[in-house]
Amino acid sequence: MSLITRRTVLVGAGAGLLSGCDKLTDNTTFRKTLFSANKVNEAIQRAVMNRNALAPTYTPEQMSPIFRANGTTRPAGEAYAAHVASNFADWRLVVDGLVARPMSLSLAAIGTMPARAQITRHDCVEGWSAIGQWHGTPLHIILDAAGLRTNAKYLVFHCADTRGGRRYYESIDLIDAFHPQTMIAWGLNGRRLDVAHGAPLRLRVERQLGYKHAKYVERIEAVADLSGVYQGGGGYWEDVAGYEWYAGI
Ligand SMILES: Nc1nc2c(c(=O)[nH]1)N[C@H]1C(S)=C(S)[C@@H](COP(=O)(O)O)O[C@H]1N2
Ligand SMILES: [Mo]
Repeated sequence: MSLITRRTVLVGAGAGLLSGCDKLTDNTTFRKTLFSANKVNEAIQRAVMNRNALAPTYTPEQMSPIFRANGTTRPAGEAYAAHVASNFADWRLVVDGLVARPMSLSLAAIGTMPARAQITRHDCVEGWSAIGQWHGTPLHIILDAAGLRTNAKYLVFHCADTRGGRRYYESIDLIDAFHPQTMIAWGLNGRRLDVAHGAPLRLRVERQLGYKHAKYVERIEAVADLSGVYQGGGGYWEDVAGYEWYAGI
């Protein structure tokens, strides 16, 4: 069963095009090919795959010597620059929306929570991958502390960066939110997360493609539906370019 993955179909449909070029997503034919494969596969995947299954993990020897950074690599503006200058001492992760106990967590508070580490492969829709070790706080621990209300169905991750005037954001459902490998990461390869990779906090949602892994997360909002959130697509790239909301791999 595990052979029938999105990746199998994706590679079958687009292998010749996946050359790692940044501009591939500008190519409409490429994206149409990719996403029609994704659509078929999403149906297969929903039918046969266990969404709670773990993403593959790797050994330290398999880690990529260089982990590429992509998308925003440094949010613009004075506010973020001030956070960098103070080493994120005043950064807060707000958890609100449909929760019993809204929270505003400092990095120090997050640092007292149980942590995990995992070596996983990041797969970008543009055709590159990198294996790295992520350190972070399992998202379910933060959600349990906040106490999700029974009508909460999705989590929205609001980011500190904008692209072309639109805020970057992403969203996931509760299956991925409570998946044991889903975490709010604050470390990569044994170091504090650097600015290029999303400092100080970013989402890791290991069963999905790279664009779902929101960097520079400053707010997690629990909602009942996504239609009223930004443009309603559930994510920046979903709104802007029609990327699939569920980007399972
Ligand atoms: N806030 C924010 N998160 C983001 C992006 C972005 O531009 N802004 N780009 C996404 C994409 S397309 C990818 S592939 C990964 C890249 O993560 P990396 O820079 O750590 O490699 O971040 C994702 N998360
Ligand atoms: Mo990506």
